[in-house]
Amino acid sequence: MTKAVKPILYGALGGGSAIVEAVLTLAGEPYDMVTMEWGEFDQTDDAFSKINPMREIPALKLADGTVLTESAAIGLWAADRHPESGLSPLPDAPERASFLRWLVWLVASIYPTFTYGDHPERYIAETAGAKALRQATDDRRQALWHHMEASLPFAPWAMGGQMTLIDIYIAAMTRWRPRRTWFKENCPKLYAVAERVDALPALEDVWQKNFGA
Ligand SMILES: N[C@@H](CCC(=O)N[C@@H](CS)C(=O)NCC(=O)O)C(=O)O
Repeated sequence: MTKAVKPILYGALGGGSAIVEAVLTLAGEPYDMVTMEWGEFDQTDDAFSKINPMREIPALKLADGTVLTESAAIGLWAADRHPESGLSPLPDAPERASFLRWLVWLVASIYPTFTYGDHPERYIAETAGAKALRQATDDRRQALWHHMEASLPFAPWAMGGQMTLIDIYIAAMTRWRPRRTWFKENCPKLYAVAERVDALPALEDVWQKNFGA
């Protein structure tokens, strides 16, 4: 009997691949993982360039060779394959439209504040300007989180009664700048969702491996 080929997730500890690891785990989608070192894959790794020429993680190589980048695309792919996971409301569910709105908002509004803030020197060569861009993207991110805090039902999950991909993003992204203590003080509803996801036994290993807790 031939062994089924599993998708291969390319990632780095603590990065966006942690979101995908959590999603694939909850969906029950088996996968293999290639964990790369920060500073190697994103600057010099030619082998990874063949997987994702933009050298960004997460990237998921499917069994048929197709490469999926973009965490939200990967999350929706997994949710489509495992509708019973509830990670995405079904197309005719009342929460579906809002779910799509906020999922895209997370990756189109919040994630780019890291894209520009983590590597400001790519956009502004002068050191003072790069520092200012880092500060501005950090400030902007806090305003974006406040907007989300004020907009979602949080009853008890971000979108309501069902845990979805949005909750997984919140659990991972609240570990990034400005980090959990800030959320506890400034966005308690987001913080509560993050803690709720943290408490899922199925994800204990994923968070431990990626964030040390
Ligand atoms: N829109 C992408 C963003 C991915 C992204 O920014 N990944 C970061 C790590 S969390 C990365 O690979 N950074 C390396 C670099 O930009 O060189 C997604 O949602 O997957």
